[in-house]
Amino acid sequence: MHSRSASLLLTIALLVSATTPLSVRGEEGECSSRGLYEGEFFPGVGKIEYEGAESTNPLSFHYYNADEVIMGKPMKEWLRFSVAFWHTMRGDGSDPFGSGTKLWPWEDAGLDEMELAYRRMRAMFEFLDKLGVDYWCFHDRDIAPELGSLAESNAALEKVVELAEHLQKETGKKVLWGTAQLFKHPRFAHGAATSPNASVHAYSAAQVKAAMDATLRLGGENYVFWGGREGYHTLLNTDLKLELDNLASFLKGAVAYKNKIGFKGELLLEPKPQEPTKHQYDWDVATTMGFLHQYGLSDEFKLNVECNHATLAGHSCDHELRLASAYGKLGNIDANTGDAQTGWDTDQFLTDPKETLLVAATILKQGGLAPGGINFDAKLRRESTSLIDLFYGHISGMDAMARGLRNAAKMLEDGVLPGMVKNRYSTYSTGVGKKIRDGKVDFVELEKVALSSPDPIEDLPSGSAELYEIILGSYIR
Ligand SMILES: *[C@@H]1O[C@H](CO)[C@@H](O)[C@H](O)[C@H]1NC(C)=O
Ligand SMILES: [Mn+2]
Repeated sequence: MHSRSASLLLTIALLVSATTPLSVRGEEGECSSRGLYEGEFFPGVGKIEYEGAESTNPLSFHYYNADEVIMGKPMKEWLRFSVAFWHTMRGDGSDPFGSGTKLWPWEDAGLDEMELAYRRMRAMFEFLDKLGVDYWCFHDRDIAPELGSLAESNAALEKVVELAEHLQKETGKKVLWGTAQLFKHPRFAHGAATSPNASVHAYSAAQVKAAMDATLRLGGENYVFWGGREGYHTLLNTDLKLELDNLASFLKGAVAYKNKIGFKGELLLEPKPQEPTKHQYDWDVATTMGFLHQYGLSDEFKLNVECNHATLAGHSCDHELRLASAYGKLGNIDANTGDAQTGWDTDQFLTDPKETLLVAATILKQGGLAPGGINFDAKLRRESTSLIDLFYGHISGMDAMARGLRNAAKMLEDGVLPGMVKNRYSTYSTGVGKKIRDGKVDFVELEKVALSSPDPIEDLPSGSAELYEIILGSYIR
């Protein structure tokens, strides 16, 4: 039997066994009954519990123990996990070469678009509850359908947000961030804010305005801009300067609207070098910082760094996180990874213990990510077609980050590796080095120092990268 029919049988078996009715608490009019389902979407899965590293149960946490205190804070506060609605609820397994493979119980071709949207939202909250994750992230067009006109789409979004608000009140779950999907519809083929057609720029602004309203209403702690189509395929037809000016104008409009409606969350830009465009304007952390600085926007935005985008830009995730953090701009992490043998953004769950150690070290060193967090912008492989794989995927990602956090805390608390780095720069603590740091020395004085000292080559210490690797490796537990 091939896997698709096996998965179909499993899905049917799960559906048949779904007999426990979902209770309808807190009657608040019509909205509380939207999308009601005849049972659980994930029957047979209970709350995922911490069982420790020795457990052989794959539906348990081996490292993530939400309330365990690490370096003064519970793990859940350091990590602030979030599930991404688009991948987890809407990811159907399609890729550029093939159609969807997944048959999730909340998808039902017989239902109308709104009823489907409500059901997906209920499935999301059941998933969050069972997984023990407090936050979720959304795109406007993934939680609610695009209808015949902008006004109808806005009204649909409001109705779905009303249900989400109701479910949040029932469960205590929260929005980490919201965003607008300005890349899927053909109207955004030439860009959204950077479209050569001003009507598209206006449409994009209207969509962001509604998505910011929705994020505010749901108490979202951040709002993200990912400019998937804000770039070009050929410079021959592109006025690069005008497009950058228009992008800045758009972002200034978003800042003004944020202030107008009293949204207190952070605004975040999410760098990515390319895909779907050949060149995306917010290429990487350094490019995005330069853009923000150029347009006087650096006080208004922080960054959402995605690990898979970092590697597409030719950097390590560690590099992008460290640079963003060094600028005081690391606002959120999209925890995922690519594949060294696949050239595109595969959005896999990040499970490498060395990488999560490095990611966690930056989080610990900057004292946390709040109001940002760690969003699982990660999806199942196309051939992972069992419902339970959604749990395996998120558990693997949460556990890997928790393991990284434990290991990074041990590494920082021991102080061996940080001490070696500190020592490497010790000449800047006294004498001329201190003066350099304090900006109290000019080239004339530096020349005097150089002329009167031995040539540094006589006593230049080794970088000992290999020793650092051994020490880092000793913390991967
Ligand atoms: C711009 O878009 C509007 C709205 O779709 C359309 O009516 C107009 O013809 C377009 N203009 C150009 C120059 O592309
Ligand atoms: Mn990605």
